[in-house]
Amino acid sequence: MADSCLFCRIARGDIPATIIAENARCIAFRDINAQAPVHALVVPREHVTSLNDLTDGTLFGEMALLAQQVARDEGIAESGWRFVVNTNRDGGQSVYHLHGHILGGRALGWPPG
Ligand code: DGP
Repeated sequence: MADSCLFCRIARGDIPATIIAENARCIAFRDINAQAPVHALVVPREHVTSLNDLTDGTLFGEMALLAQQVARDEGIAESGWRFVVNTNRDGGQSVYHLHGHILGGRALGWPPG
């Protein structure tokens, strides 16, 4: 899986991305199809297919802490932002490597479509 998975390849540096933050277990990079003035993805370095497959809760904690850092660095922590994990078909997941979307920089609608 890791050989062919897009986000594994980005995490390894095989495919370029605009990386804006990283820690030991995760990286954050700008989404190629931005839906808001700030739109980045937080991705674990290890392959986890979706949130359904997560077994290590500390990994999600590391993702959340990196998202928090990105929100601060991007200047949206106080105005507000969203951390979204699309999961499987009805959740709108298109890349099957766990990732959280950081969205902010404008007022975000609710409920989502
Ligand atoms: P999702 O639909 O939740 O699985 O989100 C996948 C996101 O990944 C989508 O917003 C677009 C983004 N994306 C897909 N391919 C690439 C890529 O090659 N580079 C970057 N930076 N983002 C990508």
